[in-house]
Amino acid sequence: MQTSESIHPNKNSEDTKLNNDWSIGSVVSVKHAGDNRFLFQAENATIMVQPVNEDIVRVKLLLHHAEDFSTTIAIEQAAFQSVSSTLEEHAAYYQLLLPKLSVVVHKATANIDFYHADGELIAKEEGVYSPSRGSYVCKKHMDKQSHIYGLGEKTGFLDKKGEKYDMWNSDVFDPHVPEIECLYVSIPFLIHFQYEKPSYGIFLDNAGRTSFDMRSHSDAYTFQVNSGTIDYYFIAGPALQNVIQNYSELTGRMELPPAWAIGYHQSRYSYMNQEEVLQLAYSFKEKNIPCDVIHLDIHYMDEYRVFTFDPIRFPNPRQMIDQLKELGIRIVPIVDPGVKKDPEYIQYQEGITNQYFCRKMEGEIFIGDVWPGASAFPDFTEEEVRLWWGEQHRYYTDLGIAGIWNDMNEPAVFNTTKTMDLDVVHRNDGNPKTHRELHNLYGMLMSMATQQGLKKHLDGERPFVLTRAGYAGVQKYAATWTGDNRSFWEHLAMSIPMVLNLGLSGQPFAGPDIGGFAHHTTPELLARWTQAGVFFPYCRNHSVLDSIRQEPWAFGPEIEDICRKYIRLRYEIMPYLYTLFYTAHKTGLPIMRPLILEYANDRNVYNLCDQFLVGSSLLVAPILRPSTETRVVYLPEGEWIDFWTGERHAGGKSILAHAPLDVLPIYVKAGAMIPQFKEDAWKPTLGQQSDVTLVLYEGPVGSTSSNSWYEDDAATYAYEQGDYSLLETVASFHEHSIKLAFTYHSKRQSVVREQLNVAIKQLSFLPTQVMVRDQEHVVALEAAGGSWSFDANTSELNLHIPNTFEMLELTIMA
Ligand code: MIG
Repeated sequence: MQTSESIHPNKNSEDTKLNNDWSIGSVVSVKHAGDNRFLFQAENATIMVQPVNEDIVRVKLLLHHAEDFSTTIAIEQAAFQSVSSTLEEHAAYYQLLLPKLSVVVHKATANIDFYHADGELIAKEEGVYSPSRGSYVCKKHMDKQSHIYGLGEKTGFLDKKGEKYDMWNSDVFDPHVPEIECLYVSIPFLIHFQYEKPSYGIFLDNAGRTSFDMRSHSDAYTFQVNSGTIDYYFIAGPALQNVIQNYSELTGRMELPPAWAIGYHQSRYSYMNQEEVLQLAYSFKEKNIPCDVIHLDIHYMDEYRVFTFDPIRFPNPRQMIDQLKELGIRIVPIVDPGVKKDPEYIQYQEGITNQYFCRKMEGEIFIGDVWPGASAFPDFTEEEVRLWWGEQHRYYTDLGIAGIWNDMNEPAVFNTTKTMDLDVVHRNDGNPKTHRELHNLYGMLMSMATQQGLKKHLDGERPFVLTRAGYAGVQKYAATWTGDNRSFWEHLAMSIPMVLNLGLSGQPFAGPDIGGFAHHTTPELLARWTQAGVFFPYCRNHSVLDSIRQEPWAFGPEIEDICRKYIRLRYEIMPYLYTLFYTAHKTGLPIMRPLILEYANDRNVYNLCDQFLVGSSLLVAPILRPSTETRVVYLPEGEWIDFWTGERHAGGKSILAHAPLDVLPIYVKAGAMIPQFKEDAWKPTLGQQSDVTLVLYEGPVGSTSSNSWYEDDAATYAYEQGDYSLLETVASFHEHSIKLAFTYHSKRQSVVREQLNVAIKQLSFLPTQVMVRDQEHVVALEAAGGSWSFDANTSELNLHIPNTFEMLELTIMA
């Protein structure tokens, strides 16, 4: 007998095909709505074009002509400014003229092209269509001259052309393999670099599953949404730096971290008890290896209940933390989102009573299995829940803890989908949406809650949050580590492009587990990984349960010496690193940079990612294979100085570097000035008046270079009130003389350094006089209260300059 089910319309193939033919249709009218929104009404949908500021234009596909203009929480609403605009109608297209850009909307196809105001084409669209019900694709032109960067945390090489990725925060067992399409962090931000043409970015603001395909079409890339709608921001360059700066204005920039957060971190899954932790800390001190942080993994908790300590393993956390404090070492405990389902546990009780946990539309609470067993998950999309979660952190801050490690916050759940049920409905501050639509936001919102809570309790002290999951804008709240890599040489190599692209995607503060997390490291791998790792913005050694130990001394004195040498080197250049953190905070530019960012016209560097820059002055070329003592290093244009030997190399070519196990090839750009700590303390510390020397590397005759040095207390928010020093130094190099012009753009009032130390290594001439000009008068440095000395053996010149000026000119003469 035929039932009505047997004639269900889905059984009719003609009917299901319909959707594949969906397109926007042609534009029939345009309406200028409030807030500078231009609504281009097409046959099957409306496209909203909204200038955000002079460099950014938002495009949103409004389906069913529904006028939902909302953004995700990732967008900084302050980025929206008023922009003057004129709309012109032509026979075949509309043209929206903005101060720096123009947007062309074709009437027949509704395709949108972006031009520079002077008429140069920047981005050409090839269509918006729907491949299947509920998903929409936008296709844009690329060609032979195109290279694709960004896209957040992905495996593979630097250039993403030829790849295809999904954005869906995932905890996977074998994550760092070339074919993996999604990892823990999703940043749907693509940078299209075009040789000799302007670069631009596309930020697709959709927190559900999205896909970026740079593979399937030879002359186009596509981005696709699988829930919600296409809502993207076209971000103009023209240089890569401009794209990144503009993107970071849209999604926010990192705060300055406390000094200790950019020191060396030691972790293990898990340091099992109080004695082990203290022993570890004393070992660092005894062995003269600086360390700022020890992480506590899940075993510190009482049956994995967050906001508890295990009473047997850690009977007296306060005492332990106080003892560590005397050493200057901090604790960062792990906090996962799952709250143990336990009616006698306060956080579970409060979450239930106040309806803080994620639930289905029908009212049932989503319970998932994680470490504590059955657990509930706070709905971080609600501000009230974030406040509550933040409040719970008083438990940690009362113990003297200022840093938290967020793990499993994709969220990871031990079930077949590996995450929360997609039909959970997040309350989302009055704009309810399913987990399917908001999945990628969960982890970031947890870190946001954590950071804001810590800030509240820390009374002006800067917190530190480390997160595994994140979305665009995560940089505002937390640093990220790249999750469960393995002790493979391949993963050491892969960590470079991964962290470089995170940096290009707005997240400057990132790094891998040094030594590798899973599997077993080897002495040689630990040495090479530590050498490279100390130059990553985030620097933590971490390893899994039951793996071979990988603390810096785990393999005897030779490897220990190498680890010590490089961890100490990180601390020596801390003033330089910190200046780069300041740059990232101010501009969004990454700390660790691919060469393409600085040498965009050099065809050799488009996919170069086995070496990298730290800022623009240091080039680091790690050894990435076992039993290898030489490697090719590409030096871009300019002159480069071997950090260890002082040997000078002309750039624009490759050289062969000799690198026995204790040598990491490092090159300094000639003309650079690297502020460094010059003292032997176990752990020189930012903000504490440690002795800093500005080390200048002489540039080629006729060249000029500009460098800066940023300094503040590295502990509080006093910098926001202007309590910081920013010194700019312009150096010009001549035959037998060097001129240095110092300018303080801001000078700390609270603490005053009495003198400025400058060192010039391997000066090319014999100095006879050093003159200073303070406003009108030119006098010898000695007469101005300073001094200088020259070591004829090393050719090093040392200058001590009274630090009483705002502006000063100094000349070193033969
Ligand atoms: O693997 O908390 O990525 O760093 O040590 C299970 C235990 C859960 C995953 C993290 C890892 C951490 C581990 N966690």
